[in-house]
Amino acid sequence: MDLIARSQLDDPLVAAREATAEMLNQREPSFSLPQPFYNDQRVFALDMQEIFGKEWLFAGMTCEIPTKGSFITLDIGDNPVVIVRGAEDRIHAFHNVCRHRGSRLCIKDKGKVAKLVCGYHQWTYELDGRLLFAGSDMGADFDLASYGLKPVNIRTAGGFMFISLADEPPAIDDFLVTLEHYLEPYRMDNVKVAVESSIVEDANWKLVLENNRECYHCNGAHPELLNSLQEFDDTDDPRATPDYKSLVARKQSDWDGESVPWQLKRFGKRNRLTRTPLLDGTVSMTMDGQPGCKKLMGRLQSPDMGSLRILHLPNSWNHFMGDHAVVFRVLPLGPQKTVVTTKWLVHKDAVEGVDYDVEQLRKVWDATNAQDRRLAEENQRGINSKAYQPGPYSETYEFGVIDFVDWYAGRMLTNLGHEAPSLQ
Ligand code: 3BY
Ligand code: FES
Ligand code: FE
Repeated sequence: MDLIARSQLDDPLVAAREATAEMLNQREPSFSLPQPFYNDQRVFALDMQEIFGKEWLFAGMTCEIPTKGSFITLDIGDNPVVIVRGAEDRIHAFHNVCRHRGSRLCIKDKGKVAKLVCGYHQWTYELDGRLLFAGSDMGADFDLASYGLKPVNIRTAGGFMFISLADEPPAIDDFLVTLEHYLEPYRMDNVKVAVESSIVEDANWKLVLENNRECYHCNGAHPELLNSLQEFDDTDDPRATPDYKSLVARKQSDWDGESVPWQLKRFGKRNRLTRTPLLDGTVSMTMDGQPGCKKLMGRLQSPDMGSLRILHLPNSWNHFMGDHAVVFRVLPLGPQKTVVTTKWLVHKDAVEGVDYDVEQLRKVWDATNAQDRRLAEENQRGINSKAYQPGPYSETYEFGVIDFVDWYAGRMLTNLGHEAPSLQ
């Protein structure tokens, strides 16, 4: 909303901003958040303005828009966005909003076009966002140059595309340089999406993230995933056993032999990269722990790469194995509604039915996603009760959740214009 319109209407969230900052300043550290953070419409509106409207968000993979004119669309709350590959392989992101009367421009989830044409009155934009054609009746002094699409910040690295709706997005270069380096062995120009799924969960987006940030629930919930996944989240997990540590050391020397990075790297609490071994004897997150795709990714010579785990707050976690990768994107739809999109990536020359079977490839994470969805939904239902009060996170099992909530609280306070404790 522009400034004049906003001041005429008054910001309906003024009181909510103050109350939210107050709740964050008063919250008990290492405890779950007060109830409104999980179910209140106003706090949700602030999440969309201050977190999803300002931070860098994982949007998709560059392989999803492989050639000139290919595009994907996504919605960040009320803000439709289109990402398109233009001339000279340049990737552009725009608000997916026509400059004539504001219609959504690209309607499909993905596709390929020569120009971006609005379906309402056919205003036509170049792939770089310039308005090329606006019918014949706009008047002689109509200035096409004043009506280009509004750009959205976009950065790419290691095949990942990140967008930010902020006027001045936070710094992200140091993470992107490392991401590029860690993904080099995977040759991300040579991958494709084998299959994808989107599931809508009746839970606040923070419950989806909190659930992902710990494996405290894994033993009780994820039999398929535990065929291959170790319960330790990091190589420096406080619970790591001597056996696990010696497996880690053995695998790290194998990975060194392949010149594949594995070191744990953190960029504040927003990003973490680390390569961790899978259960000894398994190489992939499949039902039997064996490769789901016969053709390995990139330049890799061995399927035994463990999992390169890449965390990007607020909305993505990822597993890159030797034979395939699984990338996850979380987008809030409402205070208690969230869409989780999962994409399984393989070498682009891998042939379906020959090198991989889609049903086998997706089985473990389909099962895991369905289990996590139930956990998040039940968590939401309990939190909605008048009996809910914030509960303590375990420092040893739930340090990842503590980090996520600290990051969220810190960014929210900063973006609301408050002094934030140095937790981000
Ligand atoms: O593997 C993951 O992505 C997360 C971390 C632990 C539990 N969860 C399934
Ligand atoms: Fe797009 Fe009219 S709203 S051409
Ligand atoms: Fe889980």
